[in-house]
Order: sequence, then C-alpha cells, then structure tokens
Amino acid sequence: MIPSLEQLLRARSGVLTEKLVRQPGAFGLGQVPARLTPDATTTMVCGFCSTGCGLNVHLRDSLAVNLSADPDYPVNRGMACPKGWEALAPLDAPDRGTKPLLRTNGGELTAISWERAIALFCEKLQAIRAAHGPESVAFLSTGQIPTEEMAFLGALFKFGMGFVHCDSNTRQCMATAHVAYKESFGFDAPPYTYADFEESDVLVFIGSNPCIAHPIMWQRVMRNPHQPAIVVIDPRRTETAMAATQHLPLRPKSDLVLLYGLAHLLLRLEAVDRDFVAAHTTGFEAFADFVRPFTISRVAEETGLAEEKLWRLAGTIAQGKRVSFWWTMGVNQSHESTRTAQAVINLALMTGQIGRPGTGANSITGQCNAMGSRLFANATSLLGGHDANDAADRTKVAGVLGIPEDLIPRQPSLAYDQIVDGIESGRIRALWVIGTNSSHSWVDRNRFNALLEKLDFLVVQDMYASTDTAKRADLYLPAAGWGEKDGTLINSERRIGLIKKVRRAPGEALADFHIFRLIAEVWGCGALFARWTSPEAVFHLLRELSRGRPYDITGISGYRMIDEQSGIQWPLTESQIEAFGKAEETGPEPEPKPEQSAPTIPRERRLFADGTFFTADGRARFVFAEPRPMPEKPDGDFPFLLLTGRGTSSQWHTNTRTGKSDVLRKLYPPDCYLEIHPNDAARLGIAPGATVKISSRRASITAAAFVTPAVQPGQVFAPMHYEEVNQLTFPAFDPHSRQPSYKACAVRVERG
Ligand SMILES: Nc1nc2c(c(=O)[nH]1)N[C@H]1C(S)=C(S)[C@@H](COP(=O)(O)OP(=O)(O)OC[C@H]3O[C@@H](n4cnc5c(=O)[nH]c(N)nc54)[C@H](O)[C@@H]3O)O[C@H]1N2
Ligand SMILES: Nc1nc2c(c(=O)[nH]1)N[C@H]1C(S)=C(S)[C@@H](COP(=O)(O)OP(=O)(O)OC[C@H]3O[C@@H](n4cnc5c(=O)[nH]c(N)nc54)[C@H](O)[C@@H]3O)O[C@H]1N2
Ligand code: SF4
Ligand SMILES: [Mo]
Repeated sequence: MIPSLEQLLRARSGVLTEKLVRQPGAFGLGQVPARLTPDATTTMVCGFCSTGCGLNVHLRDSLAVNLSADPDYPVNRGMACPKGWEALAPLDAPDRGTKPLLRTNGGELTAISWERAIALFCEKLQAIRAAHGPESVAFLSTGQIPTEEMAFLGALFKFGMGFVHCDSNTRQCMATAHVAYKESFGFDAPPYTYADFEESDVLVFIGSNPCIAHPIMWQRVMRNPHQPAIVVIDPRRTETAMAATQHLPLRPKSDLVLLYGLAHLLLRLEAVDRDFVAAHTTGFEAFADFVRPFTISRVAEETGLAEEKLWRLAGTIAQGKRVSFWWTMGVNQSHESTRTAQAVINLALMTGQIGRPGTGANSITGQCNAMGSRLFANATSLLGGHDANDAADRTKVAGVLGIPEDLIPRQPSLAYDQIVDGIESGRIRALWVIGTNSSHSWVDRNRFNALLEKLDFLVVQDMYASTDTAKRADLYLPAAGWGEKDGTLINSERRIGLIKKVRRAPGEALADFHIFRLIAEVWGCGALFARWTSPEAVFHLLRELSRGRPYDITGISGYRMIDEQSGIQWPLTESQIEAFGKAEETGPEPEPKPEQSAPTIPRERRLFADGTFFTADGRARFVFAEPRPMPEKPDGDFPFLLLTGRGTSSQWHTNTRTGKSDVLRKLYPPDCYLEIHPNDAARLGIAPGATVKISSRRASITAAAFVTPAVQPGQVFAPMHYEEVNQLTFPAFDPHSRQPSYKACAVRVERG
C-alpha cells in the first residue's frame, strides 16, 4: 500500500508541497529569472554538442522567440550548425512530457500528480532497498544536463539515498579518453584550446569526422592561415577525409598497429624530442623497445595501407613545427580503445608536440556536458575527480558538502555494461534512467530491452514521454530541457559556459534539479542538501571542491563572471586571477572588453605549457600494450564489417530532439540507410536505393542501400540515429574503460 503524500510528509520533513512543488517558478508557468531584461538579447551556450557554441537568444517578455550565433563568443565567432540554429524547436514539440505518468495494471501510462509520483518513487525504491540492499538500485544518466544537476543526482543517489551503482551515457562516449588521460597525464585533462585548430601546421584526425560531428570546430580548422597538412585516419572516405591533404583508409581497428608503426618510423627518422622526453616523461626507453617490431612491412600488411603512405605521414609529423593530434569515437569505441588513445598521446609526447600553440594529444568530446560528467557525476570517481578510497579526499568532500564522511561509499560503482549484466543476474532490481535513451543507443539493444522486462521498477526522466526508453517505463517523470533551466556546461576545450531559463517548460515539466530536490525531501535526506537550493548555490559548492585540484576554478566568482567572460576555461585559480589582474596593470594583454568588471582573462588557454603533468612526479607516462584481434571478425556467414557513427550534422543521436524540427527533418533521410561499396552492391545485385536486409548474429534489420565508394569493399556503414542499428551491434568492451566497441561487428547483407 502506497502512503499518501500527506502521510509521507507527516512522517518526514513536511515541506514538499508548499515549499517546492507550489513554489513560483517550479512548474513551467512560473517566472523566468528577473535578471533577464524582458525585451533584450541574452547569450547562452548550445545544448547539443561539446563544441559549446555561444548563441544569442532574443527575448520578448523575457521569453526566447528566436536565436542567432554569437559573433563575440570565442568558440564559434558568429557561426552555428543547423542544430544550434534550430535549438528552440524541440522545446515546442507536441510529445513533450507535461505530467508524470504511471503504468497502471492495464499496462497504460496514465497521468498522475507530482506528489503521487515522487511519493511512489521513494516508496518503491525504499522497499527494494529494504528487501535487496543498497546495490539493488542503479541509475543511468547523461552528458546532456548541467554540471550542477549531475552533481546533485550523484550526491543524492549515493550520499542521500545510500545506493552504490550508477553510470551514464558518457561510458559510451568519453570513458576511454578519461581513463587514457588519467593514466598518461595523471588527471583527465584535455590540454588544448580551439585556437590550436588555427595554429597547427599539421593536424592529424584519428577516428574523427568533424565535418559532420563537430562542424564548427571544423570551421576553425578552415580558418587556419598556415596552409596546414590535414591528415584523416578513418576507414571511410568521410567528408572530412575528402577535405584532407592525406587520407589513410586503414583497416578498421588496426589503429593501434598503425600508431605504434608511426612511433617506430619517427624513431627511425630521429624525430624524437629527446630534451622534452628526458625532462617531462617516463617510460620512453621501454616504449622505444616495444615499437621496434612494428616494422613498416608489418604495419602495411596489418593496416592495409601502402608503405609510401606510412612514410609520407611519418615525414609530415617529423617535419611539422606545430603538430596536433585529434581523436574521437573511431578511437574511443574499440575493444582496445584506451591503449589506442594512449598510443596517440605517446606520439605527441615523443615528439614534444604538447603545451605549445597548435599542438597536443587532443580528445574531442561528444555531448555538451560530457566534460562536466567526467568531473562531477560522482559515479566512478568521488565527486569532483576525487578518490573514495583516499582518506584525505573523503574528508575534504565531506567537509565541503557538510555531510558525515561515512555516507560516502567506498565501493566502486559498476560500469554501464555491468549494471546491465546485473539486471540479468537479479542483482539490480530497479533502474532510473535520466536524460539518455538507452533502449535505442545501448549496444546490442534488443538484449537490453528484454532485460528491462525483468526489472521490478523502471523510472525514466526525459523531456519526452515518447522515447524508446520512456515508452517502457513504469514511472515517467517529465523534465524541462535546455533553455528551460539554469546551469553550466563544460565544452571540449574545458570552457565552462552558461545555460539560462529563457522558456517555460510545458505543463508540469520540472527541471531535473527540481526533481532531485523533491526526491531529497520526500526520501528524508533533504537536510543533507539544505545548501543545494539553486544551480548557482551548487556551483559554489563545486567551486570549493575544485580547490587544489587540476581543474581548480576558485577564481570564478559565479555565473555573472562566466557570462561576462564569454565562458571560462578550467583551471582558473584565485592566484591566477591576481596574476591576470597585475598583468593587466603592467603589460599588454588581449584587447580588454570595456564592460568587463573582472581582470581580463586570456580567452584561449592550454595546459602543460611548463611541461609539468598531474602525476605525482610531474612526468607524463608512456603506456602501451600488444594489439589484440577484434572480437567479432567477418567470416563466411557474416562477411561484412559494419561500422556505425554520425550520419548528418542535422541529426542528434536517437533523434528525440532533432526529429522535432521541421527544418532539420528536411536535411536528413527519414529512414535508415546503409552505405555499401559499388563493387559489393553490383556483386549482390543491389541497386542504389533498394531495400537491403542486414543480419548479424543478434538481429536482422532492413535499410535502403546507399551505394558509395566512401566505404571500402567488405565494409558497410549505418548511422546510429536510426533505432534499427544497435539491434545489430556486438557487445565488446575495452577492459580499461569498459566503453563499448560500437564500430565493428560482422554482418551479412542481402537484397531485401
Ligand atoms: N550531428 C551530430 N553531431 C554530433 C553527434 C550527433 O549525434 N550528431 N554526437 C556527438 C557525440 S556524443 C559524439 S561522441 C561525437 C562523435 O564524433 P565522431 O567520433 O567524429 O563521429 P562518429 O561518426 O561516431 O565516428 C567518427 C569516425 O570513426 C570512424 N571509424 C570507425 N571505425 C574506425 C576505426 O577502427 N578506426 C578509425 N580510425 N576510425 C574509425 C567512422 O568511419 C567515423 O567516420 O559527435 C558529437 N557531435
Ligand atoms: N551504434 C552506435 N551506437 C552509439 C554510438 C555510435 O557511434 N554507434 N555512439 C554512442 C555515443 S558516443 C553516445 S554519446 C550515445 C548517445 O545516446 P543517448 O544518450 O541515448 O542519446 P540521446 O538521443 O542524446 O538521448 C538523450 C535523451 O535525453 C533527453 N533529454 C535531453 N535533454 C534533457 C534534460 O535536460 N533532462 C532530461 N531528463 N532529459 C533530457 C532526450 O530527449 C533524449 O531522450 O549513443 C551511443 N550509441
Ligand atoms: S556545433 Fe555543436 S555547439 Fe555548435 S551549434 Fe552545432 S550542435 Fe551546437
Ligand atoms: Mo558521445
């Protein structure tokens, strides 16, 4: 029997309805913040990709009516991609969730009040906890909500509700870069700034298609005045590869061999920066020994690349003055992704191409706040990049948050795939999914969806009640989205940007922040979060947590400063602020903006200028391992290798948002398609546009054939935006980052 809210309130702190749900501004109908001038323009960052473009939002009566790209924002300088221009459209979609929904006995989702929804949420999860212990409930969350919300969620779930296991879609995306940097540099620290795109004379993109996935970063490359060599290492001839000066269409998943082979050639060309290596790294001699057997003939054989192409690339890197290496999902999503990312890092270290303009081993992030999630999700590491098993870290976090230290669990969280396995074994009984559409995006999704049936309770918190995952929920909680709430996002170059409430969320949809506040109160742990009153209040707590850490942001006084500075890159310590202030008094600095109140902070800053890394001895590490064969190779039954990834710059992931814009819908094919090489198509009798059946060991789907030499013979490519695609993918994981290898599985292709 579920207690009424009144009963719950009497039993607990008794503040829920009046203080929170009925609070002005809680629901969509409330006020937008008074600090926005009613008919003016305000700036905020885009909520799709990690580029973090600045958008000018034009207001009427304090509400957004239109937007344009901000010419003054240091990231995009007046440019935006189609998703950015259309960012308001998904907010008006008719399938927005407006009320909590509960699955009734008849199986229908029926509208209920927030009071009932939150009471039920707490009641159910407390009952499961009581019966099965703190390991029985897990959440899966996202890199697409503000840092303050992520931190609240992670803190509430672990410290307040007393659970252990949680992860997010950044596992599918950035886990590899996180682990690779941590081991190599001592902290998860992408070193670059976007100015490096313009300052390099050699740019090497590995498993990265910025023309489609990061179009505004690509615009920055196009502004490079040094006529740079642009190298693209991708099995497909992508739009980016077409624009490159060198394209290396390597055999999929042969990156590790290629990168070790390049290191071998760079040694032979004596292109090693011996001074840098001696002063700032450890492990180089062992690495040099290790790459000796990666001879050019072996590498050519295993990667399928001609020897001249390999020599040419090694020569280009050796001669480059400012060489930058950029990697994305072609590297991060592999069965040996962490070592591959570190092989990229090793090239930058051995050539001393780091810490100077136009250099770096640079992981490009995916979602708008994947960087925030890496620091503040409180999942794998303790809140704020701390270690739950380090006594000093525990004391610090407990002290800053004002919570008893013993509330911090020492047990590490299971990773996403282990949570999924936990559902199968019965260890996980309830799942709370926030801001991710796992039923579409998780690898081998049919298995995932079958396992959801086993759960005692599935809660989905999303902007839309219509997502693949929300449709399966027992309880659906309607969330406000980007544009309907305040907070900060961290982009790929470590820039903290602001998002603002410029729209009312529809119906009774609430900001995730607000939903977490309600849960804390009804769960009975509201007192722990007494200071977590607003996103900005939480920002100040996080700022305090950052003190002394590599991402120290104690120099940021608050949201206003972020606004005035057009975003601020971490770190920004209090002492840096003093130093910048003095520099301003005494010497030349970048052009000051007349209205700025704080000292002028250089707008583009990179890490490691002094060659000091975040390891205990300040030296970067060479980390390497023998390459391993790909787990599911094509064979007689399944002769093709299926690659997956982004299809167009107008589609965002599972298309819950981009599918709601009339403009964007015109810019991409409505139905799933498969890129296939003309020779293969001819051999199989497949005409352009014909329906093809694609089968893997897990499922069969159909798609339209897109006959194109952009893919190599024997390989096919399908965009992840269509729900069919992850029915086929093979669940292999990198052992260090536990990131799924989405981009390689064996399939058969037939006329449909
Ligand atoms: N329009 C749009 N933009 C987006 C997104 C979106 O959904 N839509 N998503 C955002 C997110 S979250 C992310 S993570 C990024 C992803 O950005 P990217 O990683 O650039 O995009 P993908 O298409 O997933 O993969 C990049 C390339 O990896 C190649 N690849 C496949 N296998 C291999 C291999 O074995 N080796 C190498 N070297 N390359 C390989 C593919 O052919 C593909 O061209 O994009 C972000 N930007
Ligand atoms: N085959 C294949 N699969 C892939 C990939 C691939 O390359 N190939 N790439 C992987 C990668 S890199 C990623 S990042 C994932 C992405 O996979 P998902 O995270 O599942 O994709 P999205 O469509 O972005 O899902 C985000 C969800 O959050 C909701 N949402 C948006 N804003 C808010 C908010 O403020 N609050 C709440 N509560 N909800 C909100 C949206 O409506 C949407 O349902 O896909 C992965 N899957
Ligand atoms: S490039 Fe990314 S951040 Fe910029 S407008 Fe497009 S989606 Fe938004
Ligand atoms: Mo991603």
